Amino acid sequence: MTNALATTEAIEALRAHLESSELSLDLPGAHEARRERTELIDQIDDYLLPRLRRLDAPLLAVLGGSTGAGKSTITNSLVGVDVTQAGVLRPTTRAPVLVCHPEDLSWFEDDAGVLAGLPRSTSATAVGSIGLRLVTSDALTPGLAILDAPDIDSIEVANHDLAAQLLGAADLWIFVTTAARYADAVPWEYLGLAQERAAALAIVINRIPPGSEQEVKHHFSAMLADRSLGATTVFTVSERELGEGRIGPELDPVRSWLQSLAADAAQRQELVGATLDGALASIPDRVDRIASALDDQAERLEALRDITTRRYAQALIDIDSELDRGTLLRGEVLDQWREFVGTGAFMSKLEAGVSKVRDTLRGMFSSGPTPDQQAAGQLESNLLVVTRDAVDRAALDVVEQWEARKGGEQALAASSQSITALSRASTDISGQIEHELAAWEEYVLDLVREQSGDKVTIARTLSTGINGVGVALMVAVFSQTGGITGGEAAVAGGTAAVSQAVLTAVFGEQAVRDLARDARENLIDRLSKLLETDRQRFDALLGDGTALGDPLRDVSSDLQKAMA
Ligand SMILES: Nc1nc2c(ncn2[C@@H]2O[C@H](COP(=O)(O)OP(=O)(O)OP(=O)(O)O)[C@@H](O)[C@H]2O)c(=O)[nH]1
Ligand SMILES: [Mg+2]
Repeated sequence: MTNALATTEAIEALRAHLESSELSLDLPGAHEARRERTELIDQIDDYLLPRLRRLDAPLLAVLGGSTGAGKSTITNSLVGVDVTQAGVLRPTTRAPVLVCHPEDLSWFEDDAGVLAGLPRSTSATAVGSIGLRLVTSDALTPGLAILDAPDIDSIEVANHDLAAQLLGAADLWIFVTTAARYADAVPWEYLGLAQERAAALAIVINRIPPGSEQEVKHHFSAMLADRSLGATTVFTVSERELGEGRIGPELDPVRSWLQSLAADAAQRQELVGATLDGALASIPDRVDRIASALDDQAERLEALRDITTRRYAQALIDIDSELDRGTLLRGEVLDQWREFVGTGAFMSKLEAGVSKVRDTLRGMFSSGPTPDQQAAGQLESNLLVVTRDAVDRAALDVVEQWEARKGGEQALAASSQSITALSRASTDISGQIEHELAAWEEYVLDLVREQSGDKVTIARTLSTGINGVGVALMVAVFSQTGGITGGEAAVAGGTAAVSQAVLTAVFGEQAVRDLARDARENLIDRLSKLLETDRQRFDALLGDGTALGDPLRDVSSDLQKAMA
């Protein structure tokens, strides 16, 4: 440990990164990665940072293992007093009990000390279910504390999580198992963790039927050797009648080993350093597993985002081609417009020359309602329906496609909106469309005003003024006749031709083309923004997507550099 300060800073940076690296989607492996992340954050808080700050602090030995293996019984037996409850009901220990010499108490009470995140109590009985109870005893040698942890394998999941957290804070793991249980899978998982972290480890095989000690030890040691744990210190404890709930001389080897460890500062220091180095060295692999899970999440989120982007882009294309088909000029709009300018009759007059057109239009608009505005209104409401339908269909498709993909359903469930609400355009979409269309109409009229310039007189003479020309321009924008058939085509064609004629008479051919294109682009632009707003409802469910694996790997390699 050459540079404790740089290492501490690098660990703090890693911790901050881990904290913000959420694994929200339930993808394969996400559960394990979440657990790995929690364990690493806990170990940083509970153990690494406090240990790096105080390398000379007392050594903490944590008794971990299966329920009923005798962890609490061993703890009480080592102390010679009942400091923790042992019992026949499984699991017995829910709240951990830490026993230390009175001289060492201040270190374990310290807010910046080991396991500082757990609430403390020094009362005789546990307060609540999760706090750490501190007990002092003169039976222990100063410099070494023992902690009786909950089990790793009962039905109580909270116990396992706490046990894993406590083992993460240990300078020394004392793994307690029994002759009957040592071949179980769960204990070996934990031994695998101890191995990955190169934590100092000792094993107690408790409750061995007298006479079988050698056989059990032999078999168990072979299993350890198979897993490259052959060098582990193993104690065997024969099962005898308990005296006042405590194990007798059978526990002496464990007791004296711990006492000599506590008494030998150099050996203690070496053990503390080895576990610390092991924990630090285990970080890159652990981070890498979390980073891979983050990559999976990012990839999945990207795929979901892609579905949304593509589907809403399609919605805009759908609206655009609806404009191309001239569908918007169907029905009422045509009637209004026909009423406004007439068709056949108007056309023949148009052919007779501009002056005749003027006369006709002047005649038409000298009195009565303003059908140009009705036509514009109708156009807008048609456009509203087309747009809303396109957004409705896009939203429904996105929901259906997300539901069919891993993580998608979960992302949907995270929304404050119901699936029904998500499956259609946002409730205020009509208002938004109306607002945009009104703004667009303004824009078109401004275009006409701007273009008219010195031709403004002609415009005025031609019709009731700018408005009429504006509607003519709007009609021109929607008047591709591609998809319209039969009689409607003729009408629409005629209608469009009339629009075209009015505009051409005012502005000339090239300007009309430019104006129509400009107006159309502006409309599509507005609709595109509107779709984007609606799409945001889905994008927001995917988070900002910035928590990727590589930045996490980077801080982990910074840590390696700091340690080097
Ligand atoms: N006879 C005998 N009984 C033991 C011995 N060790 C444990 N027991 C009994 O086994 C039962 C379980 O022991 P505990 O010490 O509560 O086991 P634990 O590992 O703390 O269990 P959890 O707290 O549930 O994880 C108790 O009834 C003990 O009395 C032993 O060496 N000899
Ligand atoms: Mg117990």
